[in-house]
Amino acid sequence: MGEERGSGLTMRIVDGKVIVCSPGRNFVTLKLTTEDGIYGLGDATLNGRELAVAAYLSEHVVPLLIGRDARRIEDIWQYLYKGAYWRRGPVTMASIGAVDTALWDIKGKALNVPVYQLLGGACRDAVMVYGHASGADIEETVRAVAEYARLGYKAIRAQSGIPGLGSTYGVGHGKMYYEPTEKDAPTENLWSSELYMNFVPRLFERLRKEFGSDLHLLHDVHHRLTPIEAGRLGKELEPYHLFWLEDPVPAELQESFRLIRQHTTTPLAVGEVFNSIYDCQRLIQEQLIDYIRMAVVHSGGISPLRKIASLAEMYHVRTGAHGAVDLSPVCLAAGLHFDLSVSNFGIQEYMRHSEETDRVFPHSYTFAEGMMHPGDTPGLGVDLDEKLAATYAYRRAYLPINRKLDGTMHSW
Ligand code: EZ4
Ligand code: CO
Repeated sequence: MGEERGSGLTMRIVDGKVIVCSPGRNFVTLKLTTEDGIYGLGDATLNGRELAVAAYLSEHVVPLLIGRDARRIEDIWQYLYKGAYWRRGPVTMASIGAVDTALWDIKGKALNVPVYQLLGGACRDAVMVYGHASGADIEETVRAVAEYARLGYKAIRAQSGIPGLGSTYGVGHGKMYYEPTEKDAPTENLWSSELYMNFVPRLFERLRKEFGSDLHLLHDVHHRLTPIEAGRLGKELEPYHLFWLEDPVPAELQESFRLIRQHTTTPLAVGEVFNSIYDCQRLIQEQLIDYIRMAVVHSGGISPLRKIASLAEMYHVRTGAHGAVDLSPVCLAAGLHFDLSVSNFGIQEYMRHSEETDRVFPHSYTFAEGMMHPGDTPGLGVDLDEKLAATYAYRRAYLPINRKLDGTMHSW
């Protein structure tokens, strides 16, 4: 197991530690250490279901890693994916994703290069990111977009509260830091697709009037429409040429995107809840989407995400990785190395982490003029201050529930 012929060297994994902390919000991090004292980090955060992944790792995965050669990244990935018997699923794939990420971090540190150099080197100087502007109403959202534009963002996602609905998921009320979960028990939001569809084109009409045609504008539907509704919304948004319309429908049924595609040229993005290439293979091969949004942690790591990007490259689909606050700085860094190195990169989501989070995860990635760069520190360029992390205890938190006005459960 793990001895390489010829080299006579090994780099055995001697320790695997699962660190759960909550600097402002919950994060699960895997720390793998090798016999020569090098360690690597991997994000294993599954928002609202964190401890399931922590237990999967500490109870079932870490014992399998001890003594294994950390240099064999692909073989270890295959061993954990095929060896589990129970393939795929968000808990399994976030766990495998953490191992894969930590091993790339270790390899970069061992070879003294940033991870993107191991992935073929930079395809671009820096990575375009988009920020989250939102407000309770159109006016507040316009002000939030203006604030992001002032900070240099070239691409901005705009979400607004909807007149007639009390609270709406994805709306952070004009704050620069937005947290999607609620502590202890989930909030329940009320939803009306009719009110929403009537409102959103007015929001973007206003934003284009205010900001002109050059700023990239994005919008997230959070899986809340049916395909024909999404077709209508996409068509009505065409005059405002969005960069993308995200998660228009729940995507378990990949062929539902055919119907949306028949009706609109608004570019479509999906994938933040996917966890394997089989979740998006039809979407990509039939060219039903424009951007695949899978992130390193939930797709099973840097290794499988690169394969997904290669498939997408053949079909004119670009990457647009999920990067909300629940993806830790370790995942963001891994994502930036990936983004820099794949030729069909499109955009990277960047929701700023809180100052508490940033202090617990010191990092070398930087933001300037709407672009990010992972930095040139060997490995991923992110650390974890374990002492400080230990002062932020885990507290159960949930993503909200969405119900229609008559009480029926709706999608997010
Ligand atoms: O709902 O990260 O595009 N970003 C989003 C996020 C996700 C959360 C889920 O954990 O849709 O706000
Ligand atoms: Co989203």
